[in-house]
Amino acid sequence: MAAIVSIFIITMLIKLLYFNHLIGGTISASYGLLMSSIGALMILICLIPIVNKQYRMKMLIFFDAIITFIAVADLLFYRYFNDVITLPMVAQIKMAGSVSSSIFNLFHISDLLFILDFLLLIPLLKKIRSRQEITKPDWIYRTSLSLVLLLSGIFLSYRGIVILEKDQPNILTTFYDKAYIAQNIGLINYHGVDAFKFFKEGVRGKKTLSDDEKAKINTWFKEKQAYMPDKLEYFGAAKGKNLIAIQVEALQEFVIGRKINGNEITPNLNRLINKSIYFENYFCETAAGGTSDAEFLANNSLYPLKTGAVFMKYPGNYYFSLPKALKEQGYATVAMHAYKPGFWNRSVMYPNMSFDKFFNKNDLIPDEIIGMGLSDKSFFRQSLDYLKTIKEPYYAFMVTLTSHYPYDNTESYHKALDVGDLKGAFMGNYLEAIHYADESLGYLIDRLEKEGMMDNTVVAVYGDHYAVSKDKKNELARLLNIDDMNDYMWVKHQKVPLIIHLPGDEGAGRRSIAGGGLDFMPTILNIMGVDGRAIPMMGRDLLNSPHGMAVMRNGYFIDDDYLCLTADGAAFKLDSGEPYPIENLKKEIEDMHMELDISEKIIENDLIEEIRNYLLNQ
Ligand code: GP9
Ligand code: MN
Repeated sequence: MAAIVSIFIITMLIKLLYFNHLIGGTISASYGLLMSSIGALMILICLIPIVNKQYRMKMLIFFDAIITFIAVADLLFYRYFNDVITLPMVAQIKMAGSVSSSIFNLFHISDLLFILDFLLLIPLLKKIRSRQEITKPDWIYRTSLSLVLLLSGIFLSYRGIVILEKDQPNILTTFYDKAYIAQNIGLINYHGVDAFKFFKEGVRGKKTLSDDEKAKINTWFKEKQAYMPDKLEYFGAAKGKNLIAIQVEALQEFVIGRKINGNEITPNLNRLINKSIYFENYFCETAAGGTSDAEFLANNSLYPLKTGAVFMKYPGNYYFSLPKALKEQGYATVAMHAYKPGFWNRSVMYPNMSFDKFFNKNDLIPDEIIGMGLSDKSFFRQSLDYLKTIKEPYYAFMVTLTSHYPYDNTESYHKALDVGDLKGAFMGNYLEAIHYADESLGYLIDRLEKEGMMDNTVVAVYGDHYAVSKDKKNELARLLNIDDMNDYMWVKHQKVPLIIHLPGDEGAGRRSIAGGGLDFMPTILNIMGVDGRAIPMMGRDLLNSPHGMAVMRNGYFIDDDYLCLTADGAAFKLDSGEPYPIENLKKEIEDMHMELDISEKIIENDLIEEIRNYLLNQ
């Protein structure tokens, strides 16, 4: 029996490692992968020694068939999306459709290797079995073998997982790079972790929401429209123009207009702000989905989820996104980002959000690598070259990469920013990184201007999320000369800039209305002259709304006058920081909770299409 078990483990291991190779992993790169894969196989077959002899072979063949089926399905999916499957994707089966329609193109003749073992292994195992008929191991031996398999299996799998978590903290909680997880803990453990998360986090396709609750949500959207004035400022100011939206990695507001050691940190953005509409009280509203949450907020005007990332958990929902709205106006839509396409599930989510094309790492020449990948400057150069070849008008959504945490590639930037004493410190490194991002943006804007594209294009720039984590709050306090970085001060500084440049510098000036990522889409749609009244957006058009409010996923919020740390029972006047009785904000707190709840229900129950139909019929 030990021989049968060993042969099975070795054969399956070869199969799993071959799969790993095909999805871009390397065996040598990960000692965790080997341990984890062997461990998973041991767990899988731990019952073999104790089941009745006549079932053993059948069980092994069954396991082999399952592993083969999953490996081939994942492989085809990988070839289509550059990523591996998750259960939320299976539950929202729509995506499988796109893969199955091109299944013949995705299948390579060499994939038949996956079934080779059925031809070789089965006769071999049968032979060994018949030879073993004579010896009948007793139940103590069988139970011990079973236990050894189970316990060593758990130990090895766990070791592999621990190695991965050490190497990439949080990767298993957010699942931001699924292919990387599979490459490092093996296919079986990857699906095991995915299944565990799926059931634990309760993503089980559509939930049933009562008609009453649905009606409440519909009414909320209908009433929201009533707040908007009849005559909309800037409506259609850039109708028919191209739109380039640039989401800048870790660009926080406190660097704007600031000098360090006498040098401007963001000279190019400062110059752009002087001729643009600038929202100076625009807050970061992202949650566990990081960059992907910022992309989701801006392009869908819905809140991020309470737990996990929408991009990972609900990639198959129907979304009436910004690219979809513009596509209906005849726009070409392209999302551009220089990292691996499968990261944050973008290769699945972007097409579902109506981006015609995802211009990614595989389309770009890696001629200058800084940190995580292609430098922003090269990314902008190649992206712009590409944009000049596509049909106008277009919506290009660009997501930058170079200024990503931990900001320590200071040797690679072109023109170093002299940060004085901060050289080498976390904050100094961040300022250098953001100065580089600014320089790259300067290059893009110069080219747009020189090549006459600025008159025909709306350029919107915003930061994706915070750059400084709370454990570094003292470094931020020092930079900003804040004596006491208390919670009010901390939250007040969680701003990202939003700059919208219109052709002819129309509307240039600062706007102080409070807002956040959620407000991007309605504000832009108004400028592009798209009637958004029947689009289920939760944000506000910041150029027309009488008041603003930014809500963080934990329930903290900032409106035009107050900052409320809801869960801590504290509120402050926004300008002075003077404490303010939280009871006076009862209505705002209720509204805020309701908004978060509505957004969560919409996403969990895939309600956008239904609400849209309701709004269209009003
Ligand atoms: C990589 C990138 C990083 O593609 O967008 O995401 P983040 O770690 O900032 O969430
Ligand atoms: Mn980011």
